[in-house]
Amino acid sequence: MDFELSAEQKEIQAFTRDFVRGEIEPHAAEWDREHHFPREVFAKLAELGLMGVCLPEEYGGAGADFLSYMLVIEELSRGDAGVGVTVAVHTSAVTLPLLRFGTEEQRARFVPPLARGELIGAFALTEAEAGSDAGALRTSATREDGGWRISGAKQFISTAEAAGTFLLFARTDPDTPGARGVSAFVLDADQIRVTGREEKLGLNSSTTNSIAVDTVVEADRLLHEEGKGFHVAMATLDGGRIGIAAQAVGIAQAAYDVAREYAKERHAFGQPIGRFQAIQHKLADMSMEIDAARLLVHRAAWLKQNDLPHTEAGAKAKLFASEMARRQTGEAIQILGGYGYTKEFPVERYYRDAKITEIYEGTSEIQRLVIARSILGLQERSLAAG
Ligand code: COS
Repeated sequence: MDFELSAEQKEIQAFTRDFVRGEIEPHAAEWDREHHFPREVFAKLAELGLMGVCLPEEYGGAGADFLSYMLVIEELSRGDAGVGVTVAVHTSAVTLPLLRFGTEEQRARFVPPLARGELIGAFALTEAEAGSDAGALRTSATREDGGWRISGAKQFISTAEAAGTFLLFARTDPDTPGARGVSAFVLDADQIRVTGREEKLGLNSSTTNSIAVDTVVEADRLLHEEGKGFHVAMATLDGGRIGIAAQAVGIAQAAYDVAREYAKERHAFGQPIGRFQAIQHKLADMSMEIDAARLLVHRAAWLKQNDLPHTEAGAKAKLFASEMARRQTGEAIQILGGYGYTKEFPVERYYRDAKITEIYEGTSEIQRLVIARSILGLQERSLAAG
């Protein structure tokens, strides 16, 4: 057991933090206000190797471990959670599954441009009527001209309007309802039509799109085995959820940083409010819960990078960190009082941004279900079977 980060992990953390202080934090409020997707930042992150930090060097990545990547997501999200989620989806939900499930030819073709950050990735699973029940998806893939005709529509797709590569899930077997008839495909941006952009509560520097698809792709766009797409999706989300947990830790840390400084400076009744036990207890709880969430993230990341089972640990990290971030960003507003509710301080943005971490890549309810199945040994029992 070793709780110390390695020299390389500390270095990656420190230079990401420096980059965030210089290039992200000063603009985050404006990007939020203007709903600006900061394309320019992703080009800089690509130059630093942070669009493929945990990808092997031979595939264009920086060759660091998964925990280093979690440190990057935490630091990015501390500055701007929208930037954090764009990098998290790009890496966890697109680049890594292409590396893991692709043939050698698919890896060589699709992974390097993503790992180098020349293209951004989007993960297209969710549909209007298939959210938590992802196996109910209706986008179809039927055999045509030696390849596949893919038709349908997807909703709540992060970064679709800026993405170059899509990992998209479609039903290849119309006679098999639920998860078993689903396959995974790799599509290019010109095979996708972006049909809308959501207006959201927060995370305004990221884009969330609806898309439509009606295209014929070559047979070599099928990822992994036909009918095994749900495995790809679930295994992808097992890793992705650790990244969302790291994002939540980053948001909560940012809120805590502001609240602690405020408590030292703001005076009431003749002394700094940090001298009052009511405020001290809030800060103590924040600090403790952020620590606990971060430890859950690091444990899940360690399991993943050692190829050990991490479904349950990732779900626990995501569930605890996201609920903690929502709760503690609310407490940060409470410490700042009326100022916390205004745009003069960033804590109201952290509060709005934190909420989504309880929803995407599996709601808190789904995380509890995943944990319960794991601890009760019920993983194989399909919900659809009742
Ligand atoms: N890793 C690999 N395979 C997995 C898996 C995992 N973690 N979890 C399930 N599977 C496999 C199962 O083994 C099963 O395979 P077989 O058909 O070969 O037996 C298949 O996937 C279907 O699993 P299951 O029957 O458990 O599917 P359910 O329809 O009951 O759904 C939940 C399971 C609810 C857990 C799943 O639909 C889910 O995670 N939903 C949330 C989706 C989500 O997070 N959406 C966010 C999108 S990104 S913003």
